[in-house]
Amino acid sequence: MQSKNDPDRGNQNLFAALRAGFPAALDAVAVETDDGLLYSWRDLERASAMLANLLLSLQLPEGARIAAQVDKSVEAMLLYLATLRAGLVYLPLNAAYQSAEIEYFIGDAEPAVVVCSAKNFGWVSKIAFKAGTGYVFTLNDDRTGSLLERAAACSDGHRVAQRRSDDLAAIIYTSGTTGRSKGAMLTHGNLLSNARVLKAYWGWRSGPQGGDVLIHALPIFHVHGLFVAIHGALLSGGKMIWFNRFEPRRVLQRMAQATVFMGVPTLYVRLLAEPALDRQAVARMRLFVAGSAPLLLETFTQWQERTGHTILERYGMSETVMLTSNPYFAEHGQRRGGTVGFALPGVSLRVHDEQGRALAAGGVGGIEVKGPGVFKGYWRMPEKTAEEFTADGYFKTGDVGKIDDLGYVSIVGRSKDMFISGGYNVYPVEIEDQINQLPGVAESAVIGIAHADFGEVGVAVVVARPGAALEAAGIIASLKSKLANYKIPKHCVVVDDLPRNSMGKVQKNVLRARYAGIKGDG
Ligand code: MLC
Ligand code: AMP
Repeated sequence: MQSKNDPDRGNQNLFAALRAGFPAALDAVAVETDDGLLYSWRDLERASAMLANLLLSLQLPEGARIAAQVDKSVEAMLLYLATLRAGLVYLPLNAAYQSAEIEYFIGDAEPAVVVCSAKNFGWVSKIAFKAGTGYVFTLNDDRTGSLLERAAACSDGHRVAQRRSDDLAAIIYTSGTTGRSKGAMLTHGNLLSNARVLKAYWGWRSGPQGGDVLIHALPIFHVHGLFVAIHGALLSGGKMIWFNRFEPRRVLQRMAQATVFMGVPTLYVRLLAEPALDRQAVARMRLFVAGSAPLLLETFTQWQERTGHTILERYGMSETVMLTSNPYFAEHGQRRGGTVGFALPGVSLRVHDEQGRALAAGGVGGIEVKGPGVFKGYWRMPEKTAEEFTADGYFKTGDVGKIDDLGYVSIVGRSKDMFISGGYNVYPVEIEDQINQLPGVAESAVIGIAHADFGEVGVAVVVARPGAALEAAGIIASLKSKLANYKIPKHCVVVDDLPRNSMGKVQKNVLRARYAGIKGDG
């Protein structure tokens, strides 16, 4: 709660609201890393102030973007918080992106500052300076790098920049089925409203005794780890047990000290493979949240049987933050496997057919949404933004689903050619474009097939030019330097031709059926 004398009173900067959630006891532990480092709430306050002062000392223009392509660390989270409090715009980039991908994002977003790992400084700084970036700093996951060296000389007092809820806080890039990746522009208001709704809906608990303790084991360059998890903990003054990498055995051991866990389905599958997972191991936990990809009913049921806990599945996207959730409180209803729950308070969610007609309960169609979390538009793409909204202001998610009589939403497919591997979206067109540029390739089709660990993985089906000899392993190897690791197909097959329908369109459903059980390289 902001008091009358609070300097942040009336300030709609997301950081001001997060900080208002910090407990009064600022010396209490806010973040404990799995390898034993402790950060107090005061440390978060002071370190984010120092980093904000460093950014301000650069005298950047209003709305300047701060891009970060770094390995996960608490300091990377502090850079995010510093960017918010300085009133600048945060642009997180997956640490697995390769140079062509980074070149595109930096060229498109034109960040004033780029922060990268020291090991990547050579190539990242070359791309950034060429694109007009003024400053490139380094930040490593062991608290070294020029960013922290420079911030160490800055004051630890900083007044949070005044922002309106409609001002930009972050840009999250999402790929698409055609052409270029798009930067989804999220405002302070988008992020704060969603964080507040989730705090209430999931019953986040505050206080030195009985306050929540979150195990944070997700990457922090996407919505799930960066916003849903971090905002939830900070807003309720809850401690985080921090993992730079997901390690199932260690995560499970830490559940003895935690109350909340969030993961993509792959994390649950890997935890289920741990023999030590039982009711006793999770006795202190109160909430398991899953999202970013479909949670198989099998995983949902096995988790219930092994732990006695019912996973709460929710649904969202970069453009909208969280949209639906299964209930936490019993009075709101039951958590139903195979569904993503109800539209969250404030979210209006409907299912329409291809002609734009509303469907009755149970009807399957495109999911469209409206609400305070829905983004401001795609960065510098007004036409693309307009295309994705209906005339009455609903955002077209590209997901296909249905709503039952009680209001439970189920996702049954996607209208976009996309699959989700280990919680990351993969757009086949991006991979096909790369394969098609390889010597000797006539054409290709990439499909997603079911996979026990990652949910779905890619299969590349490639046709050689007449007389050219192609090898599957060589194709995969060439892609590795061009695309982030999760986009690399796990299988590649060279075929004589692709199945097509009477219109000449490649029949990906035929390919999916053909390669459903593929093992090895062909
Ligand atoms: C790694 N690999 C993947 C992969 N991650 N392949 C496919 N899909 C993935 N997601 C590759 C590696 O490059 C390696 O290839 C091989 O698989 C084995 O790697 P690993 O050691 O098992 O991978 P690991 O480092 O453990 O990573 C797996 C993971 C990670 C599941 C922990 O992918 C992850 O953290 N996923 C979470 C994604 C996430 O946060 N999504 C939220 C998006 S927000 P090789 O060839 O080198 O051996 C969003 C909105 C919403 O969607 O609603 O939340
Ligand atoms: P992203 O663009 O990375 O934010 O991913 C958003 C997409 O992830 C959505 O459009 C959905 O297709 C998918 N998604 C998120 N949560 C779920 C879920 N619980 N079940 C199925 N798909 C999901």
